[in-house]
Amino acid sequence: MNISTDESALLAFKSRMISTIDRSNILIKKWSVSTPVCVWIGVTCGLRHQRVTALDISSMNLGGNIPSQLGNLSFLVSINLSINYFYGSLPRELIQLRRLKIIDFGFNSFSGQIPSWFGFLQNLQLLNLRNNSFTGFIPPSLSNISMLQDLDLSFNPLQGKIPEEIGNLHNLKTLKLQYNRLTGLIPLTIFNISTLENLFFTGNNLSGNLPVDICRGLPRIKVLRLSSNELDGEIPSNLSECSLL
Ligand SMILES: *[C@@H]1O[C@H](CO)[C@@H](O)[C@H](O)[C@H]1NC(C)=O
Ligand SMILES: *[C@@H]1O[C@H](CO)[C@@H](O)[C@H](O)[C@H]1NC(C)=O
Ligand SMILES: *[C@@H]1O[C@H](CO)[C@@H](O)[C@H](O)[C@H]1NC(C)=O
Ligand SMILES: *[C@@H]1O[C@H](CO)[C@@H](O)[C@H](O)[C@H]1NC(C)=O
Ligand SMILES: CC(=O)N[C@H]1CO[C@H](CO)[C@@H](O)[C@@H]1O
Repeated sequence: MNISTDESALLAFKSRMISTIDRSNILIKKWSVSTPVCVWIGVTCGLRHQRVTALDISSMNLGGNIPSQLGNLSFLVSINLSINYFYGSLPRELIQLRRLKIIDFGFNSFSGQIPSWFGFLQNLQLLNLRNNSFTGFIPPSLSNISMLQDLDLSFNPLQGKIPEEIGNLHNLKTLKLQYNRLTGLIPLTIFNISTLENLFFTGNNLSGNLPVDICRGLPRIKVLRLSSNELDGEIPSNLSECSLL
């Protein structure tokens, strides 16, 4: 595999892209074999290997679905497709992108289940799937991504319980699950992720009550959004101990 592999992967992607307004044809036209891949709009290559390391085509009014060939961009570290009209399910071949640290697929129309194979992308630090049409449950395998710092699954019709295993994510700073259809108790393990700064659960059907020692478990918590749920019990009286809140 070499840069030609990356080129054919991106050309396969381009061949499925639809521009929703004329202006964004700029990208589709400029992704052309007459110029080197590394200068294409939205593409960044690494200096050492001259392979594609980042793809950022966010906010370009593009639609289409993701071809399996995208899984051939084996040096990819960061992919940002956010704020577009991409749809369909995510191809399993993306599991090959073991160097990925950043996936931002927010504000698109992706559907299907959240793939459990995300659990194999061990270097992932940020996973943003907000504002899509993902259905089904949150896969417990997400807890395998031990480097994960930022997980945003908000604004999808996800259902079921928040997996207990999410509490194993010991580097998590931001967990956003607001405006889904989640039910059941908030796993107590989540209130023990000491790195957590932002916890957004607004607009679900979560029940149960809050641990009295919430501030001991979440010493760095800055933003805690729990409104529009079915929580009961008391507001912990020592909330003032969360000094950064
Ligand atoms: C990539 O590899 C193929 C097959 O080995 C070769 O034909 C091609 O010339 C290479 N391309 C570059 C840009 O190195
Ligand atoms: C992706 O692109 C959007 C729009 O340009 C930007 O707001 C967002 O921060 C980017 N995501 C990441 C993870 O950098
Ligand atoms: C790229 O990916 C596709 C589909 O996953 C595969 O058929 C193809 O052989 C791969 N390799 C290259 C070098 O393009
Ligand atoms: C998650 O990790 C466990 C234990 O390390 C492993 O057996 C399993 O295959 C992994 N699953 C996924 C989807 O990452
Ligand atoms: C449920 C939800 O928030 N949907 C929003 C997704 O993003 C689009 C574009 O910003 C909004 O129009 C939707 O309201």
